[in-house]
Amino acid sequence: MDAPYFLENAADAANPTASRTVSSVCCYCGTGCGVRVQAQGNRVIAIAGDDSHPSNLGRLCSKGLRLADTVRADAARVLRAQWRPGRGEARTDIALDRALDIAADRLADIIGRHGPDAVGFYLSGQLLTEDYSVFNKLARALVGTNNVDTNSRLCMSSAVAGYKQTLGADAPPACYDDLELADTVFIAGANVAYAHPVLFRRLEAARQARPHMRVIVVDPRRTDTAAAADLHLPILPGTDVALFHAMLHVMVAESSIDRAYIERHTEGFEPLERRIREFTPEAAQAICGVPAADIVQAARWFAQVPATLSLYTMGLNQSSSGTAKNAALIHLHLATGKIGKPGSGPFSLTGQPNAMGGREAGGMATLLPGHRDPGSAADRAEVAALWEVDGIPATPGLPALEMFDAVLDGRIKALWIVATNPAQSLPDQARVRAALEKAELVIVQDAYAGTETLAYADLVLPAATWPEKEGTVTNSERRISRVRAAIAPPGDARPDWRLAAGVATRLARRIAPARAARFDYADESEVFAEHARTTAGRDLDYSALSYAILERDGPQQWPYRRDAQGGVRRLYADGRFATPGGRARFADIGYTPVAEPVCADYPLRLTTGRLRDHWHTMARTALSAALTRHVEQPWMSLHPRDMAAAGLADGALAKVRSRRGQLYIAVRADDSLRAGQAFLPMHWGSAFIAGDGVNALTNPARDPLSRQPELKHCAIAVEHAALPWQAAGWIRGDAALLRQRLAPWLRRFPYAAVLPTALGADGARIALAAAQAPDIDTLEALCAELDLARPQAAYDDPHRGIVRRIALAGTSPAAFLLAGDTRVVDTLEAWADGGPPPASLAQLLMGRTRPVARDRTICVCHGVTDRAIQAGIAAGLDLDGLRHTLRCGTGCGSCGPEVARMVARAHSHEGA
Ligand SMILES: Nc1nc2c(c(=O)[nH]1)N[C@H]1C(S)=C(S)[C@@H](COP(=O)(O)OP(=O)(O)OC[C@H]3O[C@@H](n4cnc5c(=O)[nH]c(N)nc54)[C@H](O)[C@@H]3O)O[C@H]1N2
Ligand SMILES: Nc1nc2c(c(=O)[nH]1)N[C@H]1C(S)=C(S)[C@@H](COP(=O)(O)OP(=O)(O)OC[C@H]3O[C@@H](n4cnc5c(=O)[nH]c(N)nc54)[C@H](O)[C@@H]3O)O[C@H]1N2
Ligand code: SF4
Ligand SMILES: [Mo]
Repeated sequence: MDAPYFLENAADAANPTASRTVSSVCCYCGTGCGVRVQAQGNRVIAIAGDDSHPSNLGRLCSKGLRLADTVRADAARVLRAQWRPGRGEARTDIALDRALDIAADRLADIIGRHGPDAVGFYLSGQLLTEDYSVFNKLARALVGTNNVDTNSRLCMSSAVAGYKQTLGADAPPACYDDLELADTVFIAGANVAYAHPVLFRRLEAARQARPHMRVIVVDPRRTDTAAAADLHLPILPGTDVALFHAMLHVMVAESSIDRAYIERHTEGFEPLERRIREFTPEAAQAICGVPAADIVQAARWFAQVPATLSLYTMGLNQSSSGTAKNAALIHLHLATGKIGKPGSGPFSLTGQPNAMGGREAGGMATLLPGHRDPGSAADRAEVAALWEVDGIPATPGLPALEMFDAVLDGRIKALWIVATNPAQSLPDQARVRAALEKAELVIVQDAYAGTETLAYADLVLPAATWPEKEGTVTNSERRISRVRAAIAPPGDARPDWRLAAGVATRLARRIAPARAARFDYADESEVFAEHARTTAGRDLDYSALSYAILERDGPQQWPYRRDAQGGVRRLYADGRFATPGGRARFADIGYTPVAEPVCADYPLRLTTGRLRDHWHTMARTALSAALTRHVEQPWMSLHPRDMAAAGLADGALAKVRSRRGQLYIAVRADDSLRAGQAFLPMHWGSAFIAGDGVNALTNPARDPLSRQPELKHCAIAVEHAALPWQAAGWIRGDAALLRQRLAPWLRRFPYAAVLPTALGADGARIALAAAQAPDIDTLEALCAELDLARPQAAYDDPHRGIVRRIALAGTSPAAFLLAGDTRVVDTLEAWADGGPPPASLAQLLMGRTRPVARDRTICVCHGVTDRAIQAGIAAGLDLDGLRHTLRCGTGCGSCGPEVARMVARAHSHEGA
């Protein structure tokens, strides 16, 4: 890159009036889009895509574009350290120094009484590489435990294990440019349109430019990604290995494998070739539930073109056979020699923005810095030497779920949780929450208030977050970018690595005085330099890289070797792999079904995943009114046939049970699922709905190698919820603050949901349901909470549990509650959302006005609703016409696939 990458220096952050623009990276997904952050004083005033960043070339998706909405310096954040000396006591704010002292004292005490392995660190793929480095050194070199793992265990660990098993190292071999060079793109278990939208934009553009390009999608659901494909294989959850084996079977039978490549560059093909003989397309059809002819077609499109790129994510990884699924897909590339070549390769998309950096820095129990192995004495000795300590402990560290198990059986006494929200995101919440209750000391280091996990913290450490932090991240294509601070952190919040180093220096004084200096970094660049040295001579070698080079030349891919000119785009171009002998390995693996098959008691298959505009446990995305418009209420999707069988109407409340827990949620008819399947967005946790959230249901069964849990499949039962008393309310105001105010109601009703919902103005919606009407005092308290004690219009019958009230601000609602009779909720919401006001409030509250349906926002950039799009289609507009007239899909493009699907669906109904 010729032009200097850095626009203006953030050093003038002290000058409150100067506006400045800083180049950084979006803090959401592993696409790693470059962003320009414009700030003034301590406010972020604009966000734009960075067109000089090679990964996104200026594009951003709906989430990236709305980042400014999530920058807060008020009660929506964790601003101060907090401490509660005893369980049952309330936490109080304390000075940060005191909090760091308490952390060091309490950890030293626990280490003294129970040894170093009584401490566990649970970190996150959202930390910066510098954060991981310091935490990793703190855990392994100072505390002396390998109990340091991350939420990447729920995310990428099967990809890591799959790469290592076959290619010898944890390194995605392809790059984003391959999207533009592939003839076939094979997408398995990834909803790229939702989860990596900017890559999907690149794919859409590539298909326009190369009409012969074919896209195959393997996903049990007809997602927007699948709907856009040339071939969709709607396989039964968990059956991918059988499908990939059958594709290899076809390739062998049709001689479309590359025998010369296999001969020269791989080992272990013979046993696998024998094994896949039984995986005929017909046999796979019986297992996977997709037609044999489609399997043959997929195998041909994969093998019989010059270049094939595979993209895969959680549909493969989050499985009790996740490693095998990864390996079986990589086999297809090795057998056809489609790896290390332009447009070809098995490309695992990373979920979190810096899951890659965590893997590089050894921020997982099963890894050491520089892709080293904690099981190897030589690797441990190398790391000890680099860190200038006597040694790294040999006792293996515990992966995420095992760490929580160890708390339950008393081996671990202290948990330090950083930038992750396990009381929402780990499977089998009953167990997770029991562990958090049982631990002697829970330290939670977080940036946003009100997360599920904060409720369990004894000690809270206030973290700085994007865009207050400096450091580096590595994206899916091995590209390292600088994350830069545009504003100063609010309150006492500090960058994560500084909090770690602060405790480390204090802890060292207590348990190992000689090691204190080793955490005395002046700034992030020193941490990076120390980390980069650990990669020297390793497969990922970027020991030659520095902040100065990143400043001068912009983001760089690894390996980035001293002797080379810049980074390496594509790995294994010479057919030499990272195994001892240089040959890639076929793994002789069989097909293993899901851990928890459906049965008479639990007849439905539940899968979980992402929505387009929300991020995980929504700590950040729930702060943006625009992002909460696409999906405004928590729901579970069911096939219409299963809804009918359970006697559930669209929108009805259902009780969902698995062997581990239960949940009340509204159900939505969705024919993108097969009969017998259910889908729950992973986002709904107990900060937003009553109960323990979606992961009350999910199965902690895990892959034997990667230890990744099967979040994509468990068996459930669904029945009608017998909760006839229902209420719906809304109040205008700052949703983050209102959420905190309304949160206690989530624990007072069997069904409750509190979600940010903009109706005309920002606000929060509350929905409640119970078996019986609550008493009058409860109803009054609810009204008071919604500022409805003295409403402009009311039509109450509290003895029957009925309260209907509206407060006005000018001519539109400022708040309303419909309790015991929610018939007119859509009409009221449509009015609040800018629709026509009712002729008479009293008539409206009595349900005597004509019902108006609520619109759903599809395009958040231009506020285009489903109704407007349907009307456009009815008026004869095609996709281009809609874009032109309504502008939907012309902003970030995130809604493009959905609009296309609506058009296609309308046409197929016409044809029918
Ligand atoms: N909008 C948004 N984007 C995100 C995130 C977010 O929270 N929100 N999170 C980021 C993170 S950390 C991650 S890990 C990624 C995840 O990105 P993805 O993995 O693409 O997203 P998911 O929705 O979890 O799951 C993908 C698909 O797997 C399918 N699936 C379920 N079971 C199976 C199976 O057995 N086989 C196959 N082939 N498919 C199956 C599901 O139907 C689902 O459509 O997204 C990243 N990007
Ligand atoms: N059922 C089901 N469960 C799943 C999944 C699924 O598909 N289905 N997917 C799994 C996957 S792939 C993932 S990656 C996980 C994600 O699960 P989590 O990691 O638990 O989810 P997040 O909401 O991203 O949590 C990030 C936390 O970090 C805080 N935070 C933000 N920025 C900073 C910072 O700079 N410093 C600090 N210290 N804190 C910060 C946020 O406030 C938030 O509490 O969920 C997993 N759980
Ligand atoms: S695709 Fe969207 S969420 Fe992912 S990094 Fe780019 S802008 Fe951020
Ligand atoms: Mo993830």
